[in-house]
Amino acid sequence: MASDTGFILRTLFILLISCLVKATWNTKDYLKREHTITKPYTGAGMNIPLWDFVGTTMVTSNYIRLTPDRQSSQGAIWNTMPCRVRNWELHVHFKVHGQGKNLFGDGFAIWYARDRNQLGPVFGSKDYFVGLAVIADTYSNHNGPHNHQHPYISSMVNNGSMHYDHDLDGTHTELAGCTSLFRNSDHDTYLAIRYEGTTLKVSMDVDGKDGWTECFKVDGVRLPVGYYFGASAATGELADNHDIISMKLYELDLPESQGKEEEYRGLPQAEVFAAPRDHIDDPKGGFTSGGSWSGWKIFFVIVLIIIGVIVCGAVAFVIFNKDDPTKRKRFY
Ligand SMILES: [Ca+2]
Repeated sequence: MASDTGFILRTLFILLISCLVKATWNTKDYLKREHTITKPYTGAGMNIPLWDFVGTTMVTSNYIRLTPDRQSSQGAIWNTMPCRVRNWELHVHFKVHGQGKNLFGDGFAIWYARDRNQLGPVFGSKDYFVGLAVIADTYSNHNGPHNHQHPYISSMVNNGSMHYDHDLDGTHTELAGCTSLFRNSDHDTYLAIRYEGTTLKVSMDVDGKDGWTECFKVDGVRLPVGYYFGASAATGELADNHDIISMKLYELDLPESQGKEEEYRGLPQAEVFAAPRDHIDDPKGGFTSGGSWSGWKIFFVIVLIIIGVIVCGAVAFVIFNKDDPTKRKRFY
């Protein structure tokens, strides 16, 4: 009798748990171990199979520290296996913490990019990247229009031609973003990136409520397969510990009709950019396209000023010479 009650209670408990899990995400979504890094980080010595560590990255038994709470650090981890999954969701368990009360930085980025293991100025990774970056920026460099409350989560899709501008906190190149108070949190903090069809969705779980809050969702994002997942972080004048506890990649279980379109093979593309992008002078139809435009603009303005000065000088010279004889007449 007692064992029967125990059996019923156990069954009810299992049913309850499975319902709860189902409510969180589709259990058929398949964890791709080759693109996942989770505790225990086993491997021979400092090596973890299928993952590379660059820069200041340190592995402990409980976390992977991309940067310590020290100035001028850059660190990253990169998956060595290109991702062939077409529709996916990446869950990142992270922790950003440090001594700084008001001054801390700079932040970290999660990557799905063509090139890996290259340290650089975009939160510890290379600029003019090719791929997708989801950036968790903890320091506000920009106080002009369109600034955001920090920490700020945003995303950038780049075909290799765009520069990430720290002075503007990437405002002019972001697809979308949201404020998320994840730093020095007492709770576990998570970030989810979902890429389904051409829709990119980023969600956060930072307040210990055990559920995702949508940060943003954008359509018209095209990313090819075969790129690499990674995470990088950087400190500059300001510092923080940037820790990754786990990264788990799930292949989405979609109905037969979905996700079977022809594989995209071009460079990364995004159709929609955040509103502030419309407010800047767009290089479209300018002297030249790309990041060097402002340099060219300055050059042409200087040339125009020089021509203007020469013309004014010539006109003044002619007038002066014309006036001269009349003046002389008057004096004599
Ligand atoms: Ca910043």
